[in-house]
Amino acid sequence: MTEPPSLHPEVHETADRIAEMEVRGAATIADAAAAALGTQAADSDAESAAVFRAELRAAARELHETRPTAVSLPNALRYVLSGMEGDNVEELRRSVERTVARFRSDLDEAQDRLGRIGAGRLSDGDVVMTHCHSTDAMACIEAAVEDGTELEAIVKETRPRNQGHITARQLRELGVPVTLVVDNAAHRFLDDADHLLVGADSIAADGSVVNKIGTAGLAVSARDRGVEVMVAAQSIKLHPKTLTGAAVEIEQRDDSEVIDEKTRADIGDIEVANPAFDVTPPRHVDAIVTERGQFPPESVVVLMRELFGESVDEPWQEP
Ligand code: RI2
Repeated sequence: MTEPPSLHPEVHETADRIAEMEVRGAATIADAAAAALGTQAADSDAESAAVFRAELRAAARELHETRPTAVSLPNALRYVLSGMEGDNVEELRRSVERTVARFRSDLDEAQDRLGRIGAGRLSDGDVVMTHCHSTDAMACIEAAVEDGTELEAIVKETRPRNQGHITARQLRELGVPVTLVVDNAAHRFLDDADHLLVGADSIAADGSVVNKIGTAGLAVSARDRGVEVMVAAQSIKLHPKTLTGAAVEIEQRDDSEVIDEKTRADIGDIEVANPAFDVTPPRHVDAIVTERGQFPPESVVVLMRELFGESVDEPWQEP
């Protein structure tokens, strides 16, 4: 019997941290997964090219299985594995290290570029409502603040995991005045907002935006009130499989994020549902801001075809 590929502990640790959401946010997950593949390659003691390749595929499979919705994760793994080339271990190792370094620096650069484009939509005195915590959305606010644009923010706490607290803290570090509100207050506070600014975990070929649960209803309310809906999403959030009709899988997380055991027992026999994401149809979105410019949601498919073609291969599967 052949031995299972030997994986670096950092691969297991990174996979656990992504699954537990200690590492979270679509771009950050992609970056961490690429870094883990880099470590696997750097420290591998594989004695043949075939074993090295099998290790990288196994590492990518473990990382891939952590969370299903953010397409940045499979996009990152595909990018790194498709850059793996060479006839011996040293050539393969160097190619993976090079590809990982390029991927990570492109990711940073894309976010900076996207931020500057998004900042162009924000004007002095604007009030921005946020949902969850998105590094792409934050990049737009950060670039605007750097330009001297005065903004205020209404930050939704974003149950069940309260990622709004991260957004609130980072906005205060930028000097942006913050009003923190419970999720149920969003409709009321949209009266005071000029923009709804959110990130994305995946964007489908028809321009639908998959993002933190609550985004869809919020976007409907925002459009109803004439508040602009802006989605900040690097092109790594484009979901190539949706070009061929696949649906984006919505992650269902543990009941314990919604209710603790004692309260649940006090209530009695109930079902608990905890979908982490929802789908906002393109008609409720004004613009998707990427590092390649801003797009009306219906035309994002053009960028998707340019970047991915029809390629939806999964190089982490065994050949
Ligand atoms: P960036 C997050 O998901 C949020 O839904 C956020 O909008 C999205 O990832 C994108 O984040 P989670 O990991 O890539 O908190 O813009 O479940 O940082």
